[in-house]
Amino acid sequence: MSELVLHGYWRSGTSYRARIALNLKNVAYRQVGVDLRTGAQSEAGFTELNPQGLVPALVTPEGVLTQSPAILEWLEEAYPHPPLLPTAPFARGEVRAMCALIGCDIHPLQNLRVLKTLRADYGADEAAVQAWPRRWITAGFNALERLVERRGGNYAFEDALTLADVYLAPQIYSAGRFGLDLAPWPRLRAAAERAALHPAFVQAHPDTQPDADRAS
Ligand SMILES: N[C@@H](CCC(=O)N[C@@H](CS)C(=O)NCC(=O)O)C(=O)O
Repeated sequence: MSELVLHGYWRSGTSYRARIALNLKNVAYRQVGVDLRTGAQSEAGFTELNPQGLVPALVTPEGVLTQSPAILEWLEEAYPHPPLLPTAPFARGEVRAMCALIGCDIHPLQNLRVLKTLRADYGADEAAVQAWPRRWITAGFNALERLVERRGGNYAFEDALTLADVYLAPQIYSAGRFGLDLAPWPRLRAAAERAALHPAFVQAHPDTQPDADRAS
């Protein structure tokens, strides 16, 4: 298979998810930075890849895949080893539920376009704009902490890395960016800290990406 190209942004949580999974699957890929600060995601060069104007987009020999959950599920099916979902159907559902908690019920609410809209169209001041993502991350993490208490082990789900860890690491990173202290969620913090030691997670970290701008 020829090279995959991941169009993403170093600090984007959804791009971070895709990088972790590509690394875990040991799949070669090249990265192209889409600078969300300058609005490159809305320019024609990128919207041809993803008409939604959101990163990531993964260019494959079969075409372009958008939506990080679809990218992760495709990777799981196209590159089954190592597996990132358990074998038993119910356990797979449990992991997917953890992923959806983050991917559907936390991340979309803290997205750049949502925060920009709060500022521009709803008159929210900066304090309110910053409080908004913290409010939704807190609600999601409170629930996820209980799920991990029930089903976690060394990692978010039992004792092997799964897609739940692939979603959790970027969300923990975002929580830090929004100034949240992780003390109320010791199980999430422990699972994320353990996953962070894996080379696939180290190499996917925003700070080490080619387009990283640590001054910003
Ligand atoms: N559901 C999509 C969400 C993608 C998404 O929201 N990407 C963010 C970065 S994490 C983005 O491109 N934001 C640009 C913007 O809000 O203008 C996915 O999981 O891929």
